[in-house]
Amino acid sequence: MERTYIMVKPDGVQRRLTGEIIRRFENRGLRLIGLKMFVPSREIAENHYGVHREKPFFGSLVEFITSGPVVAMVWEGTQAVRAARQMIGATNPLEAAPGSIRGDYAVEIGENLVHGSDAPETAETEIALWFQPGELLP
Ligand code: IDP
Ligand code: MG
Repeated sequence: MERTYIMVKPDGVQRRLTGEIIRRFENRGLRLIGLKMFVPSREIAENHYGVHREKPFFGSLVEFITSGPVVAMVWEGTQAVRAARQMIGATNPLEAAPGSIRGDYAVEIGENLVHGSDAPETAETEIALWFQPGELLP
């Protein structure tokens, strides 16, 4: 069993796509073991996207992710990281396959609706950043 950190970004919440996104993960057979909604602090956003600190889009990325509520989730299942990335689609929605979340609902790289961890190690780091252990189902 593997866990992954999934987050509906502010654009996804604002566009009322939270339910659709959750439905897709449930249908795929993953298990929801943690969920909360809040406006992220600048501190947690900068930490989460720390790997992109030197990129030209880092400032606008942090601004965007702190601009409204996000839905932070942990999903569990067989190769959950890989399964979720497949369902989310490529970073640039114009390159994301139709049938993926980004491929079905987005066109802007800066407003691509959902985050998913890119590796099991990253997932554990992100889960520890966004959740207390007691907030997750055993
Ligand atoms: P990912 O979300 O598919 O893992 P990353 O490369 O980790 O993609 O980038 C994190 C987020 O930063 C992306 O989801 C996207 O919102 C934003 N981003 C990535 N590349 C660009 C870019 O070239 N311009 C603007 N925003 C970008
Ligand atoms: Mg990433």
